[in-house]
Amino acid sequence: MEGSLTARDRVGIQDFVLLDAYTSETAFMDNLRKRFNENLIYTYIGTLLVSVNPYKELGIYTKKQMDIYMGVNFFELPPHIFALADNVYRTMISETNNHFILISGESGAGKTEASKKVLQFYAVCCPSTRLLDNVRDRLLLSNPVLEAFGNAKTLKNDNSSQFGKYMDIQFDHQGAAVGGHILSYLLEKSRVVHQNHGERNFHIFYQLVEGGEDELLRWLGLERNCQKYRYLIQGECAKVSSINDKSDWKTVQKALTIIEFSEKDIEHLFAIIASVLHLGNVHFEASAHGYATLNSSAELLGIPSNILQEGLTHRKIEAKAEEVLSPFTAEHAKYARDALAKAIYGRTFTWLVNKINESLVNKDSTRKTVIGLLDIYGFEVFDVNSFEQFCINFCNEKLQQLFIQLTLKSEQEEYEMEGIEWEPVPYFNNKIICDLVEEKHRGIISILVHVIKSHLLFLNFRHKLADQKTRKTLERGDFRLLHYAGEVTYSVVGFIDKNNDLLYRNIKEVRGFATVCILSWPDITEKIIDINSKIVATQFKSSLAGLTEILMTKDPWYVRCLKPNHCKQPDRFDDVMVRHQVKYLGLMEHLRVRRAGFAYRRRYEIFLKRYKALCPDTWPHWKGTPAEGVQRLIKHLGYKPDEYKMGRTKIFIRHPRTLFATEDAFEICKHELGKAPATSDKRR
Ligand code: AOV
Ligand code: MG
Repeated sequence: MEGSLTARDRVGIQDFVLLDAYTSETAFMDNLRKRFNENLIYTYIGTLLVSVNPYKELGIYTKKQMDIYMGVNFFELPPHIFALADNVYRTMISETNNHFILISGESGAGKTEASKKVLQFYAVCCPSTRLLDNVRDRLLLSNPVLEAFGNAKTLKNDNSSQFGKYMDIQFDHQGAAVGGHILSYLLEKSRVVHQNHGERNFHIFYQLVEGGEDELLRWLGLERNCQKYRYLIQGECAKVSSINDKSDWKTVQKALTIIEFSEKDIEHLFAIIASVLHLGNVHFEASAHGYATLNSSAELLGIPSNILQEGLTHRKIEAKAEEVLSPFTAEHAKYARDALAKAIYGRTFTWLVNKINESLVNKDSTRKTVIGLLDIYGFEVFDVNSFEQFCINFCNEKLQQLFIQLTLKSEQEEYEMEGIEWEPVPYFNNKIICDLVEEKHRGIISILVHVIKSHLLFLNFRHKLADQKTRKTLERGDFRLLHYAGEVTYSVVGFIDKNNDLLYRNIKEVRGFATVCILSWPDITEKIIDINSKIVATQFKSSLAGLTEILMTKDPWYVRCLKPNHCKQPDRFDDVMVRHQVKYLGLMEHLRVRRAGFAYRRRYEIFLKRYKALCPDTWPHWKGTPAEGVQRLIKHLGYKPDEYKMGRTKIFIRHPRTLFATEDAFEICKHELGKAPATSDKRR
């Protein structure tokens, strides 16, 4: 890798662990800003990767760059997402165990882009055969499909993911990608029927209207004009300069074919998308006979139109042994229409994910190892924080808890294994907050469920939630949680409605009539009658528990994405904004945990191989054991006894400064010798 490190690449410090003033947020920010100004968007905290969205093409994701990073020691090259991807991959191969990469950060920080870079790296760099090319392509192409149906333009991001995503990539013993599996979390469906100003509905609607072939549109009864559809124009920005709906339509079509959706599937899929658009145009008038027909929608869904109309406009009431139909007000009918549209869309998204998963299944039963990619919404704090923020922040709280457990646990295990005395690390254990949210009977979610079941006012329970110390006074209808990343005040107004994701019962019946297979496809969750399973918060809690379980058994790696400014602009680093995120992402906390105990550890052979040129006794060959060689080497380098410990197989270095000095000496020596001894190992 000679020559790949230029002076520019070394601007600032490429690992925060090496920062002298490691507890100073200001020093942290200075380093981050200095590097960002040189287009160095990546910096490590040990093996965690911090990334700042450059909002411009940097030309650092080419095949050539992939080649540079492939199979090279993490420490020897400038920080990069490819270095992390490569390190995870090689660790998986050498230790035959499972890993996950958790990518977090606020909206527009670059999570989805990062996860795509990782996937691309594996697609290009892992060995493959003709047969497996299929899997590789499907893994890659699942992205444009899921983005079309699950992403939308928001004020914060023109391609904002409206769902959380966890993707397993399975590798065989030779390291080839042979299969995969995707889990999606909490699709934000309300966008189907309502968009804020400056925001759009999901991309797929605009792609269909703009890009769909004439014949298809005719069959679906659609006009090529987004302005005609109420569900597409509430944000008043159907056209976005950064998005080409027409060409995206082509990409999605091609992807659907390669993922092996049948013609019938694709037909049904777009019939449903079109039916949602038609449904949005149905309007209701107050007079009993003035309901508009909704034939187009009904036809596309395969529902008899009288059934659909009745379902949207009447409620069934059971009186004595009879069922009586009671008409809705126009307002209620609108609500029912929107509820149906959301339900249909949500169902379709689930079907889509399942379908992609079917195409990624690897039937061969040989042992596989896995790298999981988690692209999850970061901590959110707005002026008014509602149910969505509550769920998202709880998710982050759980992931922080997992970080604490996994990192501290693995540290402890390693010290024990190496026969080194364990020194406890002081840290804030956020378990108490997780419990407050999810505990049975007493947790916030339990209280929510109780409230929904008994139709009580959530507000009445507020005092029960306020057992945390709070400084500022709360408005009526607010409660405040002291998250690990900071205080957030939630407004419970609207909590219940959003939380109570129940469709009117007859709407569900209507759906039951649909002949379109996507909607009648069995759904395991719907078989559970228990009301708990129908409440979004409870569902979210249990899917999070499932996720935690999946992650617990794997080795963690972290990518933390930062957004440099609010205007989606290159070369702008807004200090206040970034500082906020550094806090919410818990970066200083992470750094502290990393720095407590021993900052670096390396296997004796590797350490010796890299630095042996620094000592005449060990250069060019050391005849004794690697441990003895290292002992001789560090004596020569003048390491003080409290600076390091010798484990069974590794040297542990307490302070990064020590290693930094050694690394600097090595750089000088390398120039003198003309060639660096090649090393290849991961750094812990
Ligand atoms: P997100 O996933 O973190 O937001 P994205 O990954 O979609 O954010 O990134 C937002 C936009 O920033 C992208 O569309 C790119 O234009 C730009 N961008 C991000 N990373 C890079 C990079 N490494 N190089 C160049 N441009 C980049 V959200 O899904 O909204 O939470 O819900
Ligand atoms: Mg995203």
